[in-house]
Parts: sequence; structure tokens; C-alpha cells
Amino acid sequence: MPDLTVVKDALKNHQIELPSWAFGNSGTRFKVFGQPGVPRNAFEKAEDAAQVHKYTGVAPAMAVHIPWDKVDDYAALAAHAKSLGIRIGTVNSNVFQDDDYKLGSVCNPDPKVREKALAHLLECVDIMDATGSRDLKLWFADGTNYPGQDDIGARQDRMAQALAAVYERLGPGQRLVLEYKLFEPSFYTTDVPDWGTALAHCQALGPKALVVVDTGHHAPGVNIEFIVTMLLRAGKLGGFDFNSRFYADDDLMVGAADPFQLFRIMAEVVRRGALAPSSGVTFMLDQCHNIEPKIPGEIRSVMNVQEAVAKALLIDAEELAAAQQAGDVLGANAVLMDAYNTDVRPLLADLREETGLPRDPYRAYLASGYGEQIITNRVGGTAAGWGA
Ligand code: RM4
Ligand code: MN
Repeated sequence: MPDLTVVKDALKNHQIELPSWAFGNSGTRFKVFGQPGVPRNAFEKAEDAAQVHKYTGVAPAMAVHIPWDKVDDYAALAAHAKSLGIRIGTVNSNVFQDDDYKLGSVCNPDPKVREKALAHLLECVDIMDATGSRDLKLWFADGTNYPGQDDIGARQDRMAQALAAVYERLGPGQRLVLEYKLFEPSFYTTDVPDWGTALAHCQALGPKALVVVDTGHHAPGVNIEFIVTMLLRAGKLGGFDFNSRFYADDDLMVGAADPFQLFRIMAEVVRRGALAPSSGVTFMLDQCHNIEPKIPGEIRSVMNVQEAVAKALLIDAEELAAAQQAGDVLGANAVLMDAYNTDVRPLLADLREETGLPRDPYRAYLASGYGEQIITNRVGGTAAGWGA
């Protein structure tokens, strides 16, 4: 049995980063169902994120998305977050919502468009300087829809050039993290479709370039924990964008579709000592709450991650190694399944109580009245949303 004090300490130190966009209105290309009380700007999003941290104690950072979270004074935003007991985390760039990007951003055949996209990425690094953020997250919608539409290799050269310029601009302690996604919005080629492509670019750049695994960005059946292991072995896992997918890039709550997959991923993370913040792996959520209430949706997601982490920490590593060495196929599998089938909710509730947190963050938040308060207070202005 793993030492319970070690398990509890690991759980206490584990941190989960929240996406600002999860607090704003979002939807599908069919309809955005607006909700009352949603934040109208990045400052109010930080207030909502702070609520999630208040009740869970493990979510002290909020990632921002530029320009969705554009403000006049980023240092003031960081100070506001600090006053609420959280910090501004990863800065996510957006080079996919401008008419100029119809044929791509940094891979666009037109050098003027490439310059514009690069200028935005560099502006994001300026923002990191002001907010004290470590990571710039890059996700590109770049790709083509038809064979022959553009030169596949030339697009890779343009990508490499832009990445190198961003890399050059990074300050000490700053990193770029590159996200891949197999398809959408382009359907014939995507310029960074998989972890191999992302890794190849990051390896060419150097130690401050790492790969992000968004759990929703894979084809059905892909063994994500294998990818995680490969990236950890290479020292190139920058972080996660957690969510659940039933079909494609659904951005549904992490742990909803396949909690067992989440456990298997976390088992590899724990196995390779990458859980602690000092490992440099960011555990971020990348979700949209289209029909469910947003703050409770984030709290539930944080709890789902914690449950997977707790189960992963409960794997008896010694027993597992012994079974593996002995070639005991079923015995090794049983060690894993014993941990997965443990009900860790009482353990997590006890741990929260010990650290002065409510045993059930979800219910405690609902009972707090904050949800009703924001509906009353946030009248007027334009609700923030990603404009689907
Ligand atoms: C992308 C990707 C990015 C996110 C955008 C909104 O599919 O997952 O991480 O910033 O969506
Ligand atoms: Mn993502």
C-alpha cells in the first residue's frame, strides 16, 4: 500500500489551471445559449475563477485567451487576480478569428498575413511580461481543405520560421507550449495535426519549447497515455488541456466521457514523477460549458481530475513492478484496477477538511449564494463569450 501521507501531500500540492473562457458564454456553431450572470470582462472572469479555487483549494491560476481577455492594463489584471488569491496563468494566443486568416495564419501563403499573425504572438509575450505568466500556448487552425491547395512542406517551413521568431523573443523563465489537433477547421491537412509534428518543431527550437496534450484532440481509440509517456521520456511535456470528447473536440467536462482514460493518463504522470508543480507540467482545463452552469461545471471538473489523481497515487507501485517482472499479466492488471476501483471520495473529503476546505466543494459553492449574487449584480454590459 502506498504511504497515505505521501498520497495526501501529493494531492495537496497538485495544481489545476482554469480557462477564462469556461466562465463566459460559449456554444456550438448552431447556437450560443447565454446564461445570466456570466462575466463581462477578464476581471469578472478572474472573480469567478477565484470562487473555484476558494472551494477546491487546488485551482490557483486562470489562463487567459487574447483577444477574448483583452484589457488596457494587464498588470492591473494580474494585481486583481492576486488580490483574489489566484494568478494569471498561461496566455493563449488566437490567430484563427480574423478574416485575414482564411488561408491560415503563420502558414499563410501571404507574407503580410504571416507578419500579422507573428505580431500577435509576440504581443502575447509582452502580455506575459506584464502578467508574470510562464507559458505561451500556441494552437493553430492552419491547414488546407483540398489536395493541391498549398505546398505542404512550404507551410511547415513557414511554421518553423514563426515558431523560431517567438522562441527568440521569450524571456528568461518563459516557455512556448505547442498544441496539436488532428483536424478542424481544416480537413485535408492540418499544419500541426499530431504529437509527432509538435515534438519535431519543439525539438528543433530548444528546451523552452514543449508540447501540449489536449485530450480532445485525438482520433477515437488513440492511446493518449502512450503519447504522454513518450513526451515525458523526451522531457517535452509542457502540459495538458483537459476535457472530454464523445465525438471530436467537444470540450466537455474532463472525466465525463471516460474517467478510466483520465486515470490511465494520470497513472503515467505519477509513475514518471511529473505531478508536482516543479515538474513543469501544467494541468489545465480547456472546456466550454455550453448548457451547464459554468462555475459549478469547473468545480466538478476539478473534482474529477482530483479523483483520477488520487486513484493514480493509490497504485501500489512495488506490487505492480513485482507482477510486471514476474510476467504476471493478470496480477499486474489487477493492481491497476484495484486502485481505479477505490472510492477516493472519502479520502478527498477528509483531506479538504484537514486543510480547512468544505468536504464537498460543489455543494458548498451552491449554498454560498454567489451564483445568485452575480445574476443580480452583473446587469448591463456585454456578456463575455467566444463569439461562436
Ligand atoms: C482549440 C484549442 C485551444 C483553444 C481553442 C479555443 O481547439 O483547444 O487550446 O484555445 O480551441
Ligand atoms: Mn486546447
